[in-house]
Amino acid sequence: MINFTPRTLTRRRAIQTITAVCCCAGSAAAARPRAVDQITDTNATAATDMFRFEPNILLVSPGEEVAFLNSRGEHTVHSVPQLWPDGMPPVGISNQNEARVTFREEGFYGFRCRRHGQYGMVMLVVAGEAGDSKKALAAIDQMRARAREKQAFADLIARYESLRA
Ligand SMILES: [Cu+2]
Repeated sequence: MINFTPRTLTRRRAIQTITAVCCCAGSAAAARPRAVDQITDTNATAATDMFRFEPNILLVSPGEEVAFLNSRGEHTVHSVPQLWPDGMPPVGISNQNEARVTFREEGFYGFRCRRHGQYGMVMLVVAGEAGDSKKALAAIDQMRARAREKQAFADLIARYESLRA
């Protein structure tokens, strides 16, 4: 005869609870992922706001999937090699209403629009503990890009630091 001690029961209950949590997490993951839109705003007063990602900074959990919307016409979503975790394949999205990217590795993920990156149309995804912001800023400094684009990335790193503080 099996003797259920209180300890065993507690453990069984704990396992059931964990299973329930896993089920909830599963259905949440199956729900619509968070989205990043690409905007052309001809009413924008600042030149840098005319073409933009919205939001332009997103904090995600490692393994989270994000939907990129409206990579149409002149807008694209391209990964920035200097601001990209090792081992993650590059991303290039164009002419798609929606494309999804899964952020498996922790770290900083820089994106730019090929057409408007030079005007500051860039965005930053940070997965988990990103690591060293100073290193990221040094990498941005090495980018072969216009000053406005570099500044836009540096501003996003600063925003990330203030969000984390
Ligand atoms: Cu664009």
